[in-house]
Amino acid sequence: MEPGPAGKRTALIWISRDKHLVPEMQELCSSAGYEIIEEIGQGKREADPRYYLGPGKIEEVGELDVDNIVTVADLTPSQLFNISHKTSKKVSDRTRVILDLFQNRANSPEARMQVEIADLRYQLPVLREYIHQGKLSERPGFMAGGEYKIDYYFDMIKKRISQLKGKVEGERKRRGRKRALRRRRGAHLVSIAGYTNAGKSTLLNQIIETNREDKLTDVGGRMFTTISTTTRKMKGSRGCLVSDTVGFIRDLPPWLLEGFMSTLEEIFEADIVLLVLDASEDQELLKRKLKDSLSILLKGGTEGEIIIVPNKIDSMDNDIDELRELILDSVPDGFEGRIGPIVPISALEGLGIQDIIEIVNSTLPPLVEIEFEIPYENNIESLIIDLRQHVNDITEEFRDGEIHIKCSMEDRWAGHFKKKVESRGGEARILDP
Ligand SMILES: Nc1nc2c(ncn2[C@@H]2O[C@H](COP(=O)(O)OP(=O)(O)OP(=O)(O)O)[C@@H](O)[C@H]2O)c(=O)[nH]1
Ligand SMILES: [Mg+2]
Repeated sequence: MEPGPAGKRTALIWISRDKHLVPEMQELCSSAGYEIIEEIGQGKREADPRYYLGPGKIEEVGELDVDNIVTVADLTPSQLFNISHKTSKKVSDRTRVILDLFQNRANSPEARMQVEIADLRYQLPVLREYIHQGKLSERPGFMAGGEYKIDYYFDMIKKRISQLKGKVEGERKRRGRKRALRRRRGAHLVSIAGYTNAGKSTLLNQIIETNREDKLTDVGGRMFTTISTTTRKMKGSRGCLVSDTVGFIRDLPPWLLEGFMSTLEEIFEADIVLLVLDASEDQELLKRKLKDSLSILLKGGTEGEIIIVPNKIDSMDNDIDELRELILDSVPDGFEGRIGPIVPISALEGLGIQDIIEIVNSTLPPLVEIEFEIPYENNIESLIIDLRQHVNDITEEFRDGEIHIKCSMEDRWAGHFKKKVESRGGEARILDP
């Protein structure tokens, strides 16, 4: 169950300038546990600097029987203060709702720290405004203790932010080291990227090796079901590790994005990126999300090959050829060379999953056959153990004080182990393909 806000009854408000944000905000609200029971739009091009809606309209909203007022756009701290002061209700803007959502979903220590940083950074200017306004209206008892206490409080928040940032940075480095280690051990890193709710976790669950004790990654028809990275072994594919990542969303405030960019490193540094799209969505939305996703990938310095994976083909209106054309038309100039094949799938129904596995396999370096004869002597075990981690098939035999190994491995590893074995007085022969 979602914790959500204390009281759930919500009025969603907007002005005509922001009307296009309404459908997404409805989804965000329902994912974060707000129950919209009233929707009020006002025909205005410009937001009122004090109340977002006009003062008369906001008074009407204040009389509604709701616990929360949610605006589809972001507010300034003074708008937040003024609306809640005038209506005596809890006021949340778009970023607040996204933060509530992240708070509900943060299930790893790193995600919890990142959410706390984002939350504190959101609260600082708002608190400053409340204190400023509180002093102006000289409410007795408000922040009793005066300047000193306020400064102390702000200092505490800032210290907490920098302490958390240090810890998150440590965690980021730890993840980087882990990635580097996996790579040194010969793993190929595959990342699943895309907008929230596109079906990334459903795809992950379809392409990983599972045994009965494994817990599959949570899937949900809500936004931001996954907000931390999970890495697992891919099935039917030698040495591939696949990671699920936090979903993209448009117009995330830069300071919020900054925190979550570090969890996106998994994508930027992957050998292969599976960019998942929701093909059941409206065409215009699909195109825009594709362009935005590619620009995030570019900004992050993605090095790997990008494979576009339109998902949910079981419930789309287009046929597959139209879909391909639509996607190819939307790829911005300069990106064509970076895009691998387009692989339409239905992660829910298991359609096209084998295609993904085959395409990932086809991007892997080819294998060569190699034979080793290694004299058995002290400390040879660690070399053998290392070697076994880099092979595809292997047969081993112990004969005349030597270990005879026949195996297939990638070219680069064949060269590496040939040298190692020869330096230990052994022999290595790469067989003709
Ligand atoms: N019809 C249909 N629904 C799908 C398909 N794949 C996923 N879904 C549904 O789409 C919703 C979102 O799926 P998730 O796998 O949680 O999406 P996600 O990209 O991981 O979302 P976040 O973790 O929130 O970023 C769920 O209700 C899934 O059941 C599909 O191929 N077809
Ligand atoms: Mg997910």
